Amino acid sequence: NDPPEQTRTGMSKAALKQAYIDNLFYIQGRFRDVASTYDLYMAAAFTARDRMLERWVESAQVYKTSHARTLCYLSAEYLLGPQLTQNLVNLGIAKVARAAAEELSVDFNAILEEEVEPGLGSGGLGRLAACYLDSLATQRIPAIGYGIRYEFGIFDQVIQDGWQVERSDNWLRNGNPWELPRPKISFAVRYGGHTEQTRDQEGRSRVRWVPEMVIKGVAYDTPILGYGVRNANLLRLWKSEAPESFDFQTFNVGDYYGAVHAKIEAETISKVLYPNDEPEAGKELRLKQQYFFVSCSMQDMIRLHRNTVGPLETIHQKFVVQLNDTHPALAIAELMRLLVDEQAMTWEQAWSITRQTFCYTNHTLLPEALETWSLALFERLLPRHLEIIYAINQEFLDQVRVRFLGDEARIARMSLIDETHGRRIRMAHLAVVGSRAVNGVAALHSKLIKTTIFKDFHELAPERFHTVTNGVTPRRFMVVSNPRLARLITATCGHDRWIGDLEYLRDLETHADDPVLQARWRQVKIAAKRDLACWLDHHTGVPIDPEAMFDIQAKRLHEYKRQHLKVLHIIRLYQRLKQDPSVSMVPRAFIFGGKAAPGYVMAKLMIKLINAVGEVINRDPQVNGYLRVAFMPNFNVKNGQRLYPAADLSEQISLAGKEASGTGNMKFSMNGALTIGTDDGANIEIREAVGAENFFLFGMTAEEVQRKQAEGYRPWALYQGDAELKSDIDLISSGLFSHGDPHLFRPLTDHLIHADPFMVLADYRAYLECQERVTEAYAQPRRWDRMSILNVARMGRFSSDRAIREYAERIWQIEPVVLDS
Ligand code: 26R
Repeated sequence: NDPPEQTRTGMSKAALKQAYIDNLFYIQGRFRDVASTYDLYMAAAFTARDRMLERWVESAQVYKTSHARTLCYLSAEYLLGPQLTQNLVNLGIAKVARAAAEELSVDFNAILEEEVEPGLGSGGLGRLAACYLDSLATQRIPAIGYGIRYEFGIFDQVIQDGWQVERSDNWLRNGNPWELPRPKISFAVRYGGHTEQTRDQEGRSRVRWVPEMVIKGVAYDTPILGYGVRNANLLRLWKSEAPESFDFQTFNVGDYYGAVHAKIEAETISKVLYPNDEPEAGKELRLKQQYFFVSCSMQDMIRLHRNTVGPLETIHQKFVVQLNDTHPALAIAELMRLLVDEQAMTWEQAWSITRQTFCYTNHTLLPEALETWSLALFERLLPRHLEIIYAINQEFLDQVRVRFLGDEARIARMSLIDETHGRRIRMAHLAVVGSRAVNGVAALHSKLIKTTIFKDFHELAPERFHTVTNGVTPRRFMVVSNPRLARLITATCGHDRWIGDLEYLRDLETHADDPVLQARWRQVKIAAKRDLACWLDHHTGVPIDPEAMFDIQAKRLHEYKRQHLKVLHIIRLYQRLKQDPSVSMVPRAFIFGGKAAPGYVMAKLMIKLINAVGEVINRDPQVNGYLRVAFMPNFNVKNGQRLYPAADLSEQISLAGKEASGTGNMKFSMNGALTIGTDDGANIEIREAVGAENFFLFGMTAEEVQRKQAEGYRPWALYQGDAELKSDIDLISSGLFSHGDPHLFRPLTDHLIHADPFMVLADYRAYLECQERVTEAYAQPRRWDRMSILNVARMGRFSSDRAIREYAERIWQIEPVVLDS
């Protein structure tokens, strides 16, 4: 038995049980008999958190005394997902905690269902940041994640009459047991007003910014544990508040309502997450948000440097700042402002430090996704930063002029200011000019940024361009989400080292043909399929046979991701069955998941189309023994964890050259799904890793896409020239899926026939043929199992641990810090 003082740290079953009961009483104020399931969840969460704090404090101390070089990861999004199981796994007590719960007659699975996830991100970019936090700690890299504590995260999606309906995500409603508020760690953030020229005591000219509004950011800290190590890192999210001193006295004497209004305005800044995949509509609040968290983070970084090492001139030796896309790129101008205006550093020295501090990752090539801000809006909100950006631009363009003697067209292309669309600030150019390293997120993507959006910059400084292929954490996406598979892998390999070093999955390779393993592999898969089928039946009313092939596409809804190509395939199979009911077919369940940006009309129509096609097929007894279509509502991290283990086939069918990397592709493949995919993003590297014979490749290459588009792409001719394609599209226009209304899906079908910017029609035939090969392989279970096992065995490279090691070595030059004991 543990002594009582170990109640907060003891790892034995007895200590955990005692801690659980204590927490239920002293934190929730509940006895077992009256506790709700949510109270039980909170008690479990606090029991885990107590055990995390020791490692966290210890890490902070060692990092401080060792003057360790530290990464600041700046991201507007962190899509963390549920924390409890993840933390128990990284504490190494997942099993014993379950046993403890069992002895207390607590239904652990019911507790887990209670957990609300912090949905502080919209898709791949935010989830990548969360995987990287896990791997940074696991790889022992001292790191702070900085971001925004949105009060409302990504909306909850419900499906009504086949349409997406958004519900606000009030995730903090019942409290958040994982965070520690740090009211004493707060910074002032200024907006608006004007600048003035002044002189300091030595008579040097200085700029003074007289803001119109001041708010404050308060830190909320979440500990992030590593797996198999003592290291724990810090996720610091900023919440906006009104500064006390401004409430009633200084600013708004006698203006009670004005003061209340100012308070509301301040609190609004961290109120809600904007989905990042909507073309920028000049959202003023979004610019305020970006500056808000960037300013707090840079001020905090300077404060930490002061507390530890001291001289500001060395801050770039102590810290590296990684920009997760351009959303935090303002940090470059903000660090300049802090150094020059507030710390009285010379411009030259400040620029030299800044240029050595930042690194930037690009996550998309789509032109409509590249952030720009109208100069007028920018100037109104951040007048001093505009001056700084002008100064950076002038100095930069002078260099370009000298290097490419007066090539004015090039200078216009490279300028931080775009003069062609009404004057706008190009955030990507700011990020590139202010960083010492720029990287893409997969090999193809990194090659394409050098030849398209950053071509001129690459010609100027090729040595600054890098590539780091994305990765995902096997702790969450294998151990937490697929415990049956994890157990089987461990039993087969005879060790669980693969969890901390995914290359060890190779030990599975020699067993790929072992009929005993294959049989168990099947059992694990079918059990996961049964779980998912049960969940889907309960939440959508679509009954699915677990024996069917689970063919899944789960990702944000986007035309470039081509969910409608998948729909055309389904319609083709449907027609084939209707025309010849005797045709034999491998039964398939088509499962979709994903949210559409609230303002993206076409994406929302695609959701409606999927559900409409599903409704007809699922109701048609002539085919529903072979085909089922289900749309999983509210695809988030938690629901993703239900999908990945259950997939037989993973759909990664974006138009080549458009998906920067993709990370869902990795999650599926690590869980034994085979991939049908285009030559795009990380698909290319996954195929290389697992072997071309274990991957279903189809469609045009990025080069072929470019060529076709240059020649002039005419979808109309394809539509006219392929009778099956025409009849699939015509079936949509016929009204069959819209209760006779031929107009409902017209925007979609017309767009395909007349414009088809993502070349769905060009890849249609190749996709169908490739699906035939899938069917053939699936009909041979032993062959399929072998392919599935080999996929898992060869996915080691796609661990986010590998990605983080590459960043640390090649880009950040940060060494791991080992904590003993
Ligand atoms: C407007 C639209 C096309 C758009 C899409 C995506 C706009 C903005 C985005 C957000 C970007 C930054 C993003 O999330 N990119 C995703 O990053 C992932 C992590 O690197 C990649 O895996 C994924 O391919 C990429 O789309």
